[in-house]
Amino acid sequence: MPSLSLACHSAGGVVAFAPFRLAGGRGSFATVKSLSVACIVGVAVGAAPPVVLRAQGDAAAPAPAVDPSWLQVDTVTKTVTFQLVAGLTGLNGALNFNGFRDGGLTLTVPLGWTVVMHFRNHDGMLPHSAEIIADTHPLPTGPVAPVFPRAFTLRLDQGLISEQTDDMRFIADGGGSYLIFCGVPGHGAAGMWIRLDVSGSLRTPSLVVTPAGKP
Ligand SMILES: [Cu+2]
Repeated sequence: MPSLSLACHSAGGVVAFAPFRLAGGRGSFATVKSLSVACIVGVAVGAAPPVVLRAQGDAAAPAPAVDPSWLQVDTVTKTVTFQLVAGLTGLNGALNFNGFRDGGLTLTVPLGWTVVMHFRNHDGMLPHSAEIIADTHPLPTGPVAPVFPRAFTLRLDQGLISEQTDDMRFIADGGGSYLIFCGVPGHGAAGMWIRLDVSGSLRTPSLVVTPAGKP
């Protein structure tokens, strides 16, 4: 069952990340990103090979459901943490985030909150990445400038390989509708995107299933 697998690996990833983050602090962009590389190596070396439980095609994929553990909310620091999993299921040839494609899942965040996305590529076959982009049509065919500083994962273009992780952390300081988009050429346009809404009127983050379709 994918959600059990997610919880297990996520917990391991967080533990492995902590020492790097504490030691490195929040320096320049370059420093943060290079530390992330170190984290990935550490996780890859230290973690046991993942057990991939995945449906083989759309027909066999389980019905999409929101796992409450994907979202953690800290109302004191106004920080929302989201477990963003590329290729969680076999849906759309694994071109999905958390088992959703074409905007079928929407993360809503209050304006001004800090957003942390723990990205992990669960796909055993393809590399993936993620960035926050404008809600545009037609969809980009590859990486574009993110709408918030640092709102992208390492190797946007090439993607991160199976079970690699990276964190993106940014302040949602502009209200509106955005896409959480895979930057690997062709993936986003093929449906590998979900939604991020930044709302000036809501006080609590939420993660809900939304109608899938073109932006
Ligand atoms: Cu992708």
